[in-house]
Amino acid sequence: MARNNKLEDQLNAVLQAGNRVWVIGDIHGHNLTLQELLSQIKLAKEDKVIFVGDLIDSGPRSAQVIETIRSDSRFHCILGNHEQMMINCMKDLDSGRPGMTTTTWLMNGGMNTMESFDQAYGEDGDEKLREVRQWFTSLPLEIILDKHRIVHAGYDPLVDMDSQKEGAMLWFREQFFNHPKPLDEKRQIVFGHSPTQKISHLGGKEGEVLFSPLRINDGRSSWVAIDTGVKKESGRLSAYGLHDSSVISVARMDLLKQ
Ligand SMILES: [Mn+2]
Repeated sequence: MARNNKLEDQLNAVLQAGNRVWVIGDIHGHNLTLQELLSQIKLAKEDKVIFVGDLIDSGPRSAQVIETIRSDSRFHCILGNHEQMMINCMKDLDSGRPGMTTTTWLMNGGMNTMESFDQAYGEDGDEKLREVRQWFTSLPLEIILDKHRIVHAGYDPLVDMDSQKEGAMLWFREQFFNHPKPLDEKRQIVFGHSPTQKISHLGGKEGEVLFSPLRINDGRSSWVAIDTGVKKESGRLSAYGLHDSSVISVARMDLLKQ
């Protein structure tokens, strides 16, 4: 799904009413870390959380991350490239034509996701994985609010903002954040996907949320990069508040299996 208008209306209303909306970066199967972050942001009943995708792969607890996120009606999620890799892989397996998509996903952390589902659900793991795949296919690619856009990877500066393609929104890196002009003068773009230590040429530091040096009309940073690299042992998981532009982040707690 490209967008979910009902959800966007709901989130705008939550912000207008003075409640909080947090955006949480790439979790990659680190559920203990997610629990710690959620306990620190102390959600009230009317608050909301948006996850930027890449819930799964790499870390040891992808199944639990998905359970956490689907178990609370205040939580909403957009699609990441790792969810897309899983969707593509399973589509090809089902059609009897396993190929590159299978290797691509499994080599990019999908193996740990499969293991996590097996451990969590035993012989129901496969069926559960299929049900989750179905949920992934229902997720929007972006959320456009009055003052923000939430997207997994970014946008293509050479394409009109209303005609953006899935490939850019799920996979782009430098082409998006190196662009020298704001892409939306009214909205701040909040994205994950590129760990901020890999944006060091624009001031990105390991484990820290990065605000673009470019400004939009109202003086806010043009974009905010919130993937603070929980995949790395020294990485962190971060939440960015759309209501007040504050950041809360926690050190990684999940240990990786060898
Ligand atoms: Mn990603």
